[in-house]
Amino acid sequence: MSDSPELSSVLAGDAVPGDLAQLICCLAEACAGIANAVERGSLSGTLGALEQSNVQGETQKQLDVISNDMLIDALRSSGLARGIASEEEEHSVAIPGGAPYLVLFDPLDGSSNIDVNVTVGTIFSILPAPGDTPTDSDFLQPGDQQLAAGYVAYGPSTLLVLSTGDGVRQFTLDRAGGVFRLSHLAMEVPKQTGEFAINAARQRHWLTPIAEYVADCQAGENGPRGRDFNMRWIASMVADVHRVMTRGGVFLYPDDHAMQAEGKAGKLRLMYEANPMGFLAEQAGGAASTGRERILAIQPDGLHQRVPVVMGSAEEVAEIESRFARG
Ligand code: P6P
Repeated sequence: MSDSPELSSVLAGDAVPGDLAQLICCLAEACAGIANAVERGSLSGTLGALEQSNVQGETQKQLDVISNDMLIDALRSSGLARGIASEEEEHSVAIPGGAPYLVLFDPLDGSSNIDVNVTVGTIFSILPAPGDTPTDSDFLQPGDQQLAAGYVAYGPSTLLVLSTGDGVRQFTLDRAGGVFRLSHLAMEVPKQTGEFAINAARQRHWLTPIAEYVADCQAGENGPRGRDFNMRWIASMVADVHRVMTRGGVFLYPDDHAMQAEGKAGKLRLMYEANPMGFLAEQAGGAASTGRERILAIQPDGLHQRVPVVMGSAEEVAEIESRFARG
């Protein structure tokens, strides 16, 4: 409703430390600006790709760079963070004198979907800043150290899904007032599901545990799972994970033989995709794993480190982990 409490008052009610609450509100305000930029799309001539790639070797969309700059500028001018790391920046950026927080983000995840008008999003993670002038190594903290994490989904509604360590709340952008208002007090991922999300185009590369898991789901009620399953793949992590957060399911981007041959541990990045999404999944009663280990327990060894991702309904994640354990 249009009189639902605003983000700032909910954070105050949750006794979130003042500067952390202000930092979250600063990020939310920047994302409201990104929502406008994404929504205006072709009207502002910002669709399409640039003639350049990011540190990941991925072609950058204009809105990737615009979103990245909006977040960095907002955080720099706020003084509410001491360091920033972004998918779009090779190294972290120190902000001497800022509040003792490190902010990591994927400014516009799924941006390859923008030109076809599919939901994309911003993913962010907040860690404690250990020193005065953080360097890349200060960011390499396990996901369990996160003080807060969230995403903003730029879809039919612009939604902020956030946890500060005491459950998951959803807020909806009230465009009239330019504020996020509480729209779901406590999101919970159902323990069981009948829906899995994976890029089936990679089936020929799948490792045996994944191949057998998917085949068993596809076998339906007459198969070993004893029930029918549905499959979804939007190819925008924020959109796919938001569906899982809302109605359950399991999201998979596992490693496979082709990735292993290239020396890649997975496609998705640990620090600003898997960790924040894994934090939210666990805070909502779900689970987040590589298939072999809990994502939030991983000791990172690189800012842009990639990991396999299996996250969502706890029983389904456990089912997949049991298959990896059997080998
Ligand atoms: P594929 C977007 O590029 C992204 O990083 C995630 O948002 C998404 O889940 C995944 O890659 C999609 O990958 O191989 O299906 O294009």
